Amino acid sequence: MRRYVVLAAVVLGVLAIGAGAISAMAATSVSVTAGKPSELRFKLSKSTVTHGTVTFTIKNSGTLAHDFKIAGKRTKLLKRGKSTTLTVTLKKGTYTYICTVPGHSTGGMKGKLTVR
Ligand SMILES: [Cu+2]
Repeated sequence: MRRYVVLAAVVLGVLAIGAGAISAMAATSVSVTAGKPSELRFKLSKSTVTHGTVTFTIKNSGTLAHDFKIAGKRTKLLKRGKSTTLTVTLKKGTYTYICTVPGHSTGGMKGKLTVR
């Protein structure tokens, strides 16, 4: 009986290591809210991510149209209430993200994402 308990513990340990490896390989997801809490602001679910593939899900919760640009890639213009995704491959460093609608980034619609 004791032997089975030890065996079960070993099996569970192997499964846990496997699950950890899979989650480490999975792409990073970041939720981006545009236009809220104020119109010319972004709110990101994470300010630091691991280098590699990062998928941003952008939702425009503001009134005006907004987009999201990071690392030279940009979403289409999102009308209020619309969402889209943007997948980029990021190396270690600091990236500035902006809304490219004229006047928005200078009005505060920008921020920095740390990639490590
Ligand atoms: Cu904007």
